[in-house]
Amino acid sequence: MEKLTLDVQGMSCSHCVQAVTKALNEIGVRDVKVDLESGKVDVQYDPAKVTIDQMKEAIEDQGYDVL
Ligand SMILES: [Cu+2]
Repeated sequence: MEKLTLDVQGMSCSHCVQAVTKALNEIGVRDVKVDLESGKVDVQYDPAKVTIDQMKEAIEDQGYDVL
């Protein structure tokens, strides 16, 4: 498992946290930890199964920007 912190912009409430968490879970990312204040999203993922681009895309599909 690899660890990564994504910088996500546009999250403003617990609904946003849910949306991002769910989107990542759906592509097989576990242990998603969202810090709403900073917009930091800590994830653990299997690089053989999911790429960083896929994670970014999943978050962007929910309407948030990934730096
Ligand atoms: Cu929200």
